[in-house]
Amino acid sequence: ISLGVVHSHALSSSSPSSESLKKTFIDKCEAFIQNNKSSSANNCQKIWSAFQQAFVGRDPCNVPMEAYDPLIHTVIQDPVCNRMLFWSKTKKIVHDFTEKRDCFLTLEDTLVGFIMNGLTWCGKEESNETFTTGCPGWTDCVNNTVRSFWNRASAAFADAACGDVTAMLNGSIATPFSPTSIFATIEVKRFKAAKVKSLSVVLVTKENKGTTCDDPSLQDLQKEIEPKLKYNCKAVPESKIQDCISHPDTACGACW
Ligand code: N1C
Repeated sequence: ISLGVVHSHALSSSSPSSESLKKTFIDKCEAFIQNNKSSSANNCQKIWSAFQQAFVGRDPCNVPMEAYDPLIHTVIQDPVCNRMLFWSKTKKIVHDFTEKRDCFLTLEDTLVGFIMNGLTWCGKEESNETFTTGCPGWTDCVNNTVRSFWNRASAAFADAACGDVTAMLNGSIATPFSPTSIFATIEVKRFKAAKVKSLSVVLVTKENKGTTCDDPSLQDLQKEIEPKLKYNCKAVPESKIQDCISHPDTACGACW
């Protein structure tokens, strides 16, 4: 069966700050399309234009997520039901996992997520330039160029969710369902019972220590989703996921 999307993590994801953002963007865009034939209807130059208009000439602390609407509307992306993987505070293990197998797809396996993953960018008032250094950090201001992009791209990814969705959360931290995360503030709110059948939480723990599925923050998560949407949670030791990463032939269903 064709998934329609091929993992492209192996491709270059370097972000030389001296090189122009445009070149990095177009190169990654074209590399993704090469590896994912289902996205061949996309035009990287057009996507770049839609992208840069979101922030060029603007105060980098005053870019609302809506600024990226034209970008999101320009990209042609097939939804992939039952295989969408959301995450919060588990970026490394999630991508080590998805890199090895095709059963789950994260936002970084879609065209815009792949292009922007690991990059920093911003504009400046009264300037036509794009910058890759000296940009505000994630928490320096709410509406910063980069954060608003991830908010908007995450919203689109969650809007496309269908069937059974999975979320990998971090059981080694005090609040696995962090109320300030993109997962909590954007994604969960957009799961619609008309399209999404169930939400399965995989709580990644350090050897049965730390938080359990009874954690109050996970109770909050359960309360937040629409009642018609089925919810389940399973605590899975990190070592079990690591085993699955080192043995890519293990069936995905056997990983947790
Ligand atoms: O705030 P988070 O986690 O809950 O965001 C994760 C959530 C995922 O489900 C993704 O769909 O939101 C999406 N997402 C990304 O795909 C992504 N790629 C890289 C959100 N943030 C993303 N980043 C970077 O990770 C981003 O630049 C910021 O620094 C972190 C946020 O991750 P988090 O707090 O662990």
